[in-house]
Amino acid sequence: MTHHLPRPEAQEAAQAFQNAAAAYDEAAAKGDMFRILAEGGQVVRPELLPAAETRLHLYRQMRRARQFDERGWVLYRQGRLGVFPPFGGMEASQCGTAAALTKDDWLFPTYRDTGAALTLGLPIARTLAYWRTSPHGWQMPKDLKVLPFYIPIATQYPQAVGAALAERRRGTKNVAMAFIGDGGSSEGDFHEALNFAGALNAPCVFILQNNGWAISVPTRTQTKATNLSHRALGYGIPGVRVDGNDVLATWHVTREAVERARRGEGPTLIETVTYRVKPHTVADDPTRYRTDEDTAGWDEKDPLLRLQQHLLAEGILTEQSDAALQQEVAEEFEAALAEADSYPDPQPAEILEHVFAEPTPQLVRQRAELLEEV
Ligand SMILES: Cc1ncc(C[n+]2csc(CCOP(=O)(O)OP(=O)(O)O)c2C)c(N)n1
Ligand SMILES: [Mg+2]
Repeated sequence: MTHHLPRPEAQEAAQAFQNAAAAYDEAAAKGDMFRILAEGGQVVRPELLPAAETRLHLYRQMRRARQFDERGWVLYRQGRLGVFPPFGGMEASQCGTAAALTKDDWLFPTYRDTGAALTLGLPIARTLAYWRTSPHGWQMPKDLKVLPFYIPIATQYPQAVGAALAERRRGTKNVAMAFIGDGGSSEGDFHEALNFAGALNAPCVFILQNNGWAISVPTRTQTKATNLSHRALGYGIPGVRVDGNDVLATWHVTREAVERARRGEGPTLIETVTYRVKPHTVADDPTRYRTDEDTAGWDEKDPLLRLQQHLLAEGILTEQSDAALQQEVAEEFEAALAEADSYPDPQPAEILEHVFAEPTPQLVRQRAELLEEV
C-alpha cells in the first residue's frame, strides 16, 4: 500500500530547489510560513504544485495515518492497544516530510511520528505490536531503515547525524531524517546535533514539528524564541518555516532539502508549524492545562480537509473515488489489525532480551529473578 515516489532527475531537482528557495525567501521576508495551499484548499503557488499522482499519494498516506490514529483511540478504550501518543491533525507534518525519502534513507522518529513511519513503509501490524509492547513491534523490517520510536527526548538527533555520516563514508547518496518536537528543540542534544551536522556537512534533514505543546507546557512559555527555524542560523545551516498543515508545502520543502543533502550540500532544518489538537497521550487530560480558547480554530485547519478540498475542486478526486480510497485504507488497517492479533502475547522476560547480543551477567540475573516472580 506504500508506493514510493520516484527520485527527481538531478537537473529538475536543482531547478526546483532554486524556484523554491526564492519562494521561501519571499515568505520569510513577509514573516509568513511557506505554503502552497491556503486554508480552504486554494492554491497560492500554482507554479509549485506537484503532479496529480503525487498529490493523491500524499492524500492516501495522510488517510492511512489518520485511520491509525482514529482506530487507535477506539482500540485503546477497548483495552486492545496500550497508551500511545496521538497525532491526528499533524499528518501533513509527518507524511509530507517522510514521503520525500526512499527506503534507502534513514528515519529517526519520536513516539509521536507513527504517520511518518507508516508513510516510509513501516507495516501497520508491527506498529500496533509496538504499542502493545510486543517484541514483534521492536524489530524493524530488514529492508527498512526506520529506527524504533524514540521516547527519550532529542536522543535521536545526534544519532541521525552519525547515520548520515556513515552513509557518506560508504559512498552512498542516502540521507538521514530525524524528527523532534518544539520541546525537544530546547534540549542540548538538538543543538549539538545541528552544530555537528553543520560543521561536518552531514546529509541530514531535521524536521522540527512545532505543535504548540510539550505535554502541558505551551511553546510560548518554554522558549522565548518565536520562530524555531531561526535556530538553524546559529549553526550556519538553512532553516525553513513551513505551514505544517499544508502537505504539499511540507513535501515540497522536504524534497528540496533531501535533494540538497544528496548533492552533498549539507543539512537543513525544517520547522513545520502545526498543532497538537489531541491530548499528549490517550491517557492525558488536556482540560487540566488548556482551554477551548487555546485550541480554537485548529480543527478547521485540518490538513486532510485542506488537501481534500483542493483535490475535489481540481477533479483529481471525486466523491466516489474518495469514498473508495477511504474504504481501501480502512480495509488495509483491519487486515493489519488481524495480523497483529495473531501474534503471540508478549512474555515478561522478553523485555530483557534483545538488549545486547550477549546478555550481561546483570541481565541474566535479572531475568532469573523476573521468571521466579512471574
Ligand atoms: C530526556 C527526556 N526528558 C523528559 C521526558 C518526558 N517527556 C515526554 S514527552 C515530553 C514533551 C516533549 O514535547 P515536544 O518535544 O514538543 O514533543 P511532542 O510531545 O509535542 O510531540 C517530555 C518532557 C522524556 N521523555 N525524555
Ligand atoms: Mg510539541
